[in-house]
Parts: sequence; C-alpha cells; structure tokens
Amino acid sequence: NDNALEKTPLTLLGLGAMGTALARTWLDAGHPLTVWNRGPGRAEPLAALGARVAGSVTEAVAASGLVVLCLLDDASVDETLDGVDPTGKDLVNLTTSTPALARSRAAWAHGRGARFMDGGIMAVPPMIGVPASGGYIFYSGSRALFDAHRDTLAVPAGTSYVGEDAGSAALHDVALLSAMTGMFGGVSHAFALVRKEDIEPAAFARLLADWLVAMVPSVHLMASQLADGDYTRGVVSNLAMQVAGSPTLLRTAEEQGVSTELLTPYLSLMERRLAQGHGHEGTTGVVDLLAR
Ligand code: FVH
Repeated sequence: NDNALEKTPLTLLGLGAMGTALARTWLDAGHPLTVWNRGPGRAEPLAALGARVAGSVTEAVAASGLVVLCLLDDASVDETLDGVDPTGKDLVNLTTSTPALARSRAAWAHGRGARFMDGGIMAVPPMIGVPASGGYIFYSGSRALFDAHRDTLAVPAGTSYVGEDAGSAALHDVALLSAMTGMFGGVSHAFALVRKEDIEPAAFARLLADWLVAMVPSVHLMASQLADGDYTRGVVSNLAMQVAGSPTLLRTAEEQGVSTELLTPYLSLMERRLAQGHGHEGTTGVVDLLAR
C-alpha cells in the first residue's frame, strides 16, 4: 500500500493540460509513472522527467496496478477503455463525467474483477501540485481502493472522499461547476452593462469580486432553510422586494443595449414562486421549482 517506503507505480492515460499537470507531480514525488496519450508529442517532455511511455493503452494498463484516466470527456473514456482487460486493476477516472456514467463504469469494472473510483477535479492545471491553491479532488466508489492509494492520490491535490456511490463525486463536481457557470453568467452580464461606459474594467472587477464574496455566505442560510423547510427564517431580502426590483434590472439592460437572456430564466422562476404566495420568503423556494 501507499504507506510503504517504495512509491506506488501508476499509469496515467491522457496527457492534456490536466493530465500533464498531474503527471509532473507524481514524477516530482518519485512515483514510477507510465503514461499514454492518443496523439503524439505530449509524452516526450514527461519522458525527459523519467516517465515510461507506453505504446498502446493495453501496454499502459498492464504496466501498473493503479491506472488513472484524465481524458477529454466520457466518449474518449469509452473509446480508450474499449477492449481493455481491467482484471485486478484499480481504476480511477478523473475525466469529468455524469453520475450515471460513473456508476455504470463502476459496474463494468466490478464485473471484470477491478476496483473503481470516479473523481471530480476541483482545480485548474496551475493549482495542481500547489497545496496552498486550495485545489482538491472529489473521489467516490470503492473505499478499499481509496484507502489503498490515498497517499498517491493526495500527491497532485487534496482528496475528498464522498462515498461508496461511484456517482457521488461526479454529482458534487457538476453541482459546483453548475454554480460556477451561473456565477460566470452573472459576471458576463455585469461586464456587458458597463462595457461601453467610461468605467475601467480592472476597477469594476474589484467591485464585482468584493460584491460576490460578500454575497457568498447566503449559501449557508439557504442550506439551513432547505434542511428544516422554513424558508422564511433569517430572510433579510424577501422575494416580493426582489421581484419588484426585477424590472429595474431588465430596463437597465435594455437602456445599455444588453441582452437580458442571461437574467430572465432566473427572474422568471422568482416570479413564479412569488405568484404561488411566497413573497415573504427569500429565494430558496426556487430550488423546489427546479426539482422535476
Ligand atoms: N483544464 C481544466 O481547467 C479543467 C479543470 C477541471 C477538470 N477538467 C477536466 O479534466 C479532464 C481533462 O481536461 P484537460 O484540461 O486535460 O483537457 P485537454 O487539454 O483538452 O486534453 C484532453 C485529453 O483527452 C485526450 N483525448 C481527447 N479525445 C480522445 C479520444 N477520443 N480518445 C483518447 N484520448 C482522447 C486528448 O488526447 P490528444 O488530443 O492529445 O490525442 C488529451 O490528452 C476533462 O474531463 C476536463 O473536464 C479540466
């Protein structure tokens, strides 16, 4: 196991921006590393650092007990694993995936005598191998695999094991990425509003970042309301007031010549919740409207 003095050998399939960053940390930490990439050219810099370059996926998988995948998407994982015999291997897929596909991949691996974990990387490549960056990776699936390799897996980034359900890491990952997507949507709209004015982007960015940081703690209030079902507790800005302010947001966009397409979906949900008689709540009830 990873606590042994010898560093655990491992194989990495996929040497894109993220795969290369991961590989460098394992090589720096002294792990014997076998790498494979579909296209040419990506492995050479790693070979110069001591990586062994496999000529095929089959050769790469055969080289180590622990096999990590970091490919573009689910289709590339399916293509890469097609025809591979994973018997006796510990497979860790760090490619961004859906929960359902992570579960079916776990079933596929178990059916062939392999252990499987899915992972969701909460970091961008420059954060890999930099503990102070706060980057980490969600893992779920075989607890035995996680326990056996936790030291090796902790080399590139912090680890957060979120359960035996192989789909759990992907669900956590995608939930956080979805929140980030909404945030970037709001940020894009804000920059579009001020773009044609005499407002310095860097100065505006500072205001924007500070405002978003000030608003972030509201997620904890939302969580506690969801936990006990009381959506009125602790509300400081009620839904009725927020919906009354919506036309101002929309009219300002029109005045500035900016599309409202990023704003209207969320504002429409707030209006629906208000129409159902929840004006005294905050916006937590939107979560219930989204659940199908
Ligand atoms: N980079 C990031 O900021 C994010 C941070 C959070 C996690 N994501 C996920 O990490 C996975 C890999 O992302 P990446 O940044 O390494 O992506 P690329 O640099 O575009 O490299 C893609 C690699 O996948 C290989 N590949 C693509 N298609 C296939 C295929 N059909 N069969 C086999 N390999 C394939 C590609 O190979 P090549 O083009 O060099 O031949 C690269 O090695 C990803 O899930 C992110 O969501 C990154």
